[in-house]
Amino acid sequence: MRNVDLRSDTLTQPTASMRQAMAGAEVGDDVFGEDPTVNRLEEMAAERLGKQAAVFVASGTMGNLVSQLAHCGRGDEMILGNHSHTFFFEQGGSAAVGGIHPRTVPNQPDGKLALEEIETAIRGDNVHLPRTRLIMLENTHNQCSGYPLDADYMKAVGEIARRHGLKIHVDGARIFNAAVALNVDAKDLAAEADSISFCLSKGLAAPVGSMVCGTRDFIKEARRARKLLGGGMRQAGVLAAAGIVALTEMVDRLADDHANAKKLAEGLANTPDISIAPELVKTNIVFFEITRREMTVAELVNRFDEEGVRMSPSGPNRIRAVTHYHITSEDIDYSLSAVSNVLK
Ligand code: TLP
Repeated sequence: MRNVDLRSDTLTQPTASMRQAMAGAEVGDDVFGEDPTVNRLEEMAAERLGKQAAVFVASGTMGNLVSQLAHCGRGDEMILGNHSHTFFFEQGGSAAVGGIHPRTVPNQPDGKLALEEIETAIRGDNVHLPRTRLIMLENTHNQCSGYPLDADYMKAVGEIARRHGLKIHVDGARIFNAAVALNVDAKDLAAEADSISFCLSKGLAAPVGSMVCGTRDFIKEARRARKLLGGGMRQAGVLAAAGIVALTEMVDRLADDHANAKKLAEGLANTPDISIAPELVKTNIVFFEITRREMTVAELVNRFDEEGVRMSPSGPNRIRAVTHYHITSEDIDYSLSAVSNVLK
């Protein structure tokens, strides 16, 4: 029996060349700014996203939180999608730690926030109201089938933000999946963002870490917020070394993950009792619904597991499968027949 683990791209293990780079990494105390490998990774990340500077943080959650803390003060409001990772899965850290008020706008099936809904959500100058400071977007959008937001949409949101004096933060945990899927440079997707975070530890297969990129002044603030959260790291070059390999060797191959996800989505679309919109699958995340109700999603996922295929329950009828570095095209064939067997 195979073991096909589709629960998340966070499951990826560091590659042999990452382990080698980690073992030989030159290090120093990064809180003093003296870790040459961290400094090199930060320069590389800033350059890749077309920003002045970057800071290495422990996780995507920390990247979003330090960005929110750097952009907003207590009582300020940020506009974000009702299905966004920050709103759903980050423990309300912006409110808990930063006193930042979240204002949700519905995510469209393709992860966008409708422009008119963003505009309507922006507060006017009135003593009763919190002040809107920030618009948050997610690219690719995890809960919206991993859909990538394109540069035209970013421009349209950028225009609104500038008109109202607001900042934009992009949770770009999977921004390189978006860039590869849209066949554009990640810089083009980040151009309108005042800040963007991305993860090294998801599809890019590094063991730990995310980057936050923005202007030099913004990164100075983000660095302070990172220290506040206890995220100042010391000889972090051993981790940054894997991040450098992730950026140099692991980006282009994301196209394979996208092809595998597409194959999975199309196969599931031809499987009885499954409902899926394969046209939304442009990157590495596949959501599908079970239309037969005699088994709960939790029971079904357990049955898939017994067949050697692991997926994540994601709501009452919804299941998530994510392709990544360790998943082959044969694994997708195997997964499709396992799903069919269970549903038979
Ligand atoms: N997403 C993870 C976990 O939530 C389980 C996953 O498996 O998809 N932004 C986005 C869009 C994310 O998908 C994630 C992680 C994060 C931020 C947070 O990153 P970490 O887990 O590094 O804090």
